[in-house]
Amino acid sequence: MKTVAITRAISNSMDRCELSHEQRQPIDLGLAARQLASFEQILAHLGCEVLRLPALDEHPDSVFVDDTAVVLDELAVITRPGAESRRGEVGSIAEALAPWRRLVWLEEPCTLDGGDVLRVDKTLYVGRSRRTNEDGIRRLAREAEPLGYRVKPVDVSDCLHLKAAVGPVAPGAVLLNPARVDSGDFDGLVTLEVAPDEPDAANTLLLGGHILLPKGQPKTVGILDSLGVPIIEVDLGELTKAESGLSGCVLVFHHTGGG
Ligand code: CIR
Repeated sequence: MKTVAITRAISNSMDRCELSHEQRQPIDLGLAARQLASFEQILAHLGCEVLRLPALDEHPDSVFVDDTAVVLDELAVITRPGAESRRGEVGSIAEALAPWRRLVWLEEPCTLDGGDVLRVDKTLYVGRSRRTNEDGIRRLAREAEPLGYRVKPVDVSDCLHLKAAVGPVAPGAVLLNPARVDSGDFDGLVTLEVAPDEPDAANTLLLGGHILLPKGQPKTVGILDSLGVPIIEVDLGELTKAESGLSGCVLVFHHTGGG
């Protein structure tokens, strides 16, 4: 079985990205590109086959590929992103995913960003956010539930997406920020909390037996040590100026055949 990690080169118009909670700051595109390349090296080192798509310069936020699709084992849902400026990103993601998965497209009035979908085993936790509406959640459920997935809507506050509030840290365990999500929504899972002064630490990935955590969260690293899972701190600091997290920059999925 191979693990594929789709990324995308940074748009040269990233300075015009969408911002909801952050103040606009100049973005050093060279530094952002170097940080993305280091992240891709980490993904490769963890056994992923990294597939980097060419930049879409007319789409400032297109490096954040995770928002454009939800890749399940059986199919890929091509999203209709909540921000209008991002809707033109999905065509090229669909092309990239077509060799690997049957595609299903979300249509108006649905909106859904992949950053609002956290999969844990066969449960899809879906954030109700400014980007993801009830139609989008219902449509995802209509595709996923017959395949054996449970779709659980979760209220999110004070951040862009669900995965800015909660992320996986071990099989059956998540790390969350209790100011952004209610731990009661994650029934049956072990829940750990970020250090109160490290609000963005929960944007994790769990890959190849490692926790990938945004760099610069030392207290949360201390909290996670008890799990005994090796931690890799990832520096995507320049991309956080575009209000991203680490999980936003990659679409990871497994595949058993060709492709
Ligand atoms: C946006 O507002 O859409 C982008 N500036 C940031 C998207 C980040 N997405 C993610 O982490 N899944």
